[in-house]
Amino acid sequence: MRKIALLGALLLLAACATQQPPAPVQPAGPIPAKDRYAFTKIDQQSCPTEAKSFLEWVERYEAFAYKNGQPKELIADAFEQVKENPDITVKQSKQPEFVTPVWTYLAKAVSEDRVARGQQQYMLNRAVVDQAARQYGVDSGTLMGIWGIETDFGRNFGDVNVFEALSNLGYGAKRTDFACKELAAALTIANRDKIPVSKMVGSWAGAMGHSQFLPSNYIELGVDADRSGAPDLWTSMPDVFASTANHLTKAGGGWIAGVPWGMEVKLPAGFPYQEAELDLEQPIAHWRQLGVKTVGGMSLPEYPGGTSIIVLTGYKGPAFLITKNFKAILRYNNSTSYALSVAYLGQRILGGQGVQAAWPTAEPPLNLAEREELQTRLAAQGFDVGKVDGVLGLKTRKAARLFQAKVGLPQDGYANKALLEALRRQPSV
Ligand SMILES: [Ca+2]
Repeated sequence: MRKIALLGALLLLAACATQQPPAPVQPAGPIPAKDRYAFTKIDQQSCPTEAKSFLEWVERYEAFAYKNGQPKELIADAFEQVKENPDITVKQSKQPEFVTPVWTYLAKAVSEDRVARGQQQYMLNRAVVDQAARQYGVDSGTLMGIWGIETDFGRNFGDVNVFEALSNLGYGAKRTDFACKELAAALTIANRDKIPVSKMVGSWAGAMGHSQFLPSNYIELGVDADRSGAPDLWTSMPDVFASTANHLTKAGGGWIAGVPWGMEVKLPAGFPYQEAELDLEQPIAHWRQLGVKTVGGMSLPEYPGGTSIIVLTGYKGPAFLITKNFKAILRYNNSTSYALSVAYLGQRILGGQGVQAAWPTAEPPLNLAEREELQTRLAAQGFDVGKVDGVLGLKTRKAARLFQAKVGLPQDGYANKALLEALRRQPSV
């Protein structure tokens, strides 16, 4: 079956390559699945995993792409200018010494200046934004929030050619599978959508255009809303907002129409902080029963589906009630600081308020050595933190909670200096 599908796809690509303009105009809407993955889902055993030099990696990739039916001229065009860029490798592989505190991230991402410009941009693009929001059942605020955080409303797409970014991620950062898949998708876009290779610029991570889509997202979720024949996420605002809305509704668990991302809430004294976790979902009734209120002290609104409470800086910081729609934002970029910034930027642009409770700014986050020490000490106490890597993920938070329970601290799983001090005081097991 797969061979037949592949053959059909190769014929299609060959047809595209030899056909003289005018190119066939594709109907608007999603590309049929059999064509979308013609090149991106094939067996990638021949994709280079090792090479002695950057140039060798690129040459091997070119041969691989050619073998898999991409036109020779297109391949030459795409890779002609790519250069080794050690910056990309460093950015990709380095575990940061200091983690930006969520309050610093948020202050920068949702600055007064950006809110004001967002409101201006919303006025200018309102018809297009609202149209995409209506059509997909998402909210205009989130579309504006993503646009603002991703590229500062189109002011900053990044200036790295996508073929250069991905070749470097494949060779230098050794993210072979990712790079092979995304390069294939990038070539498919250039070939299928007739996007000039030189136009395909974006971030060092390979994300492109106003909405910073990876090439595979572009193929899977890009929408040709203006019916020009192909999605264009660099210059067509209808395509940009429809594609963003499509991403929110289609990727992962989807989007619940008419429901906000969530809201800031007030937790009662004695709240069981072990229940404040992204992956723990409860109906609203459960939180009401525990005494959770809106930040203004009112009863919680009726949100459908599972909801979660999150505290990003422990029991001393603000608390948020989140819906599935917050998780849809997380699928765009899996960072709670990012998702919260998108949510608040959108909310502020539409005239809503910012975060009300104070962040515990007097307690800076742990540095890399401290994060690793914390993980090592938790592991020594018999709690499973997974790999000691300085990343304070779900496993580390769960281990921290078990330790907090043992020593009688609120079980918020927040790894700060106080927790590290408490661990240092423990006799070794
Ligand atoms: Ca278009």
